[in-house]
Amino acid sequence: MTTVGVGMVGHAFMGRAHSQAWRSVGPFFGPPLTPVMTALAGRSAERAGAAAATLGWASVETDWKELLRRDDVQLIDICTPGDGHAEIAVAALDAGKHVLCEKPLANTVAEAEAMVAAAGRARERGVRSMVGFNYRRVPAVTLARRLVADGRIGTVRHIRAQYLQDWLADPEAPFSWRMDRDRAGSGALGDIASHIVDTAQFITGHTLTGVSATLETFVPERPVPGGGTAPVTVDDAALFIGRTDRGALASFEATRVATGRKNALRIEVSGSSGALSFDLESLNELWFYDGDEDGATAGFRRIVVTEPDHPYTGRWWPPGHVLGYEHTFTHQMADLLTAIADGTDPSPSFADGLQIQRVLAAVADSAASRRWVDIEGND
Ligand code: SOE
Repeated sequence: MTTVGVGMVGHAFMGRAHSQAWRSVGPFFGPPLTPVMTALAGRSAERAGAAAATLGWASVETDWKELLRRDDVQLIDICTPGDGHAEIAVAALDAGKHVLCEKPLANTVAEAEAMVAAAGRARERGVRSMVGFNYRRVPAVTLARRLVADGRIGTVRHIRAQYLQDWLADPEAPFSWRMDRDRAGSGALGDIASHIVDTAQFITGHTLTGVSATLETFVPERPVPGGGTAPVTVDDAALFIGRTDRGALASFEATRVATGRKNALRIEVSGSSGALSFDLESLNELWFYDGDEDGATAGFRRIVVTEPDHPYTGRWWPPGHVLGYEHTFTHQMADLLTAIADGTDPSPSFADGLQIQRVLAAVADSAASRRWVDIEGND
């Protein structure tokens, strides 16, 4: 089989981002399996039909379970709010479909554990699963990991990570599922702190072992489109420090109310002989400090990560012809399709997603109890 039929569930922001990636991965990466955008599932036939036509899907289902019954669908792409992830992923894996699931993996540790169990059962049948932490696939982030692994900054001592957005700074910004604990699990914590935890662990190869945290909801009620207000049941901001299994100290700040910051995922890693710094708002750049250079001229220098031997970039444009947010999803699909074709486990796995879920739970626990919380269950 050289094609894989994809059935995508959900068609909002993430559905649009994934559709773009499914369309572009074949032409640019020529993966060993060619994706076929077979069906899109959405509850409203009218809205799903319009989305399918715009985004390039061949057919529509109004019940995601129908996707699992179709022989022309071999991979389920879950782009729903968090409260749908576990049910859809477990059913899809048990039905023998490969699964790509948006982050965070689930709304609770228990859900994530059930998903890992289903992934284990499926793996025995050659069925693969992956969680969509797309920022691992920013070329500069992948390059940062490579430099750390090659020892270019020495022993990692500090990880400084921020994810700053401001779309909820305005108290009149409307209520949505992202502000509802039942649907989203948590607020800035699950939505964007999950990204910086994954990115930090990915770059350094370290695993968080414990955290001390505080959470805040600055705007407790928001207007509902159509009238009235609704209580905000999640955090607007999450702030925490942590320690890693290999002796580093880490700090994390994730907020949706950082006025003026739009999508600033920033990571700085200080090692014993060098440092790296990255900001998603300038995602083609990686800043590198080489402590072994002559002191008179040493300093952070800017690497424009668009050379053919940089990760992923050779598949796109000549050097200096910069990439963007959407390319990270294309890279994700390329890696997933290659893993499925090779019969290997794609990364990040559901187990990786569960580990991050445990970090999120420890953060929530620490904020509630005002104590340091160790992260249980690290392998
Ligand atoms: C909203 O905060 C959001 O779209 C997240 O859900 C995404 O994961 C992140 O990439 C951008 O911001």
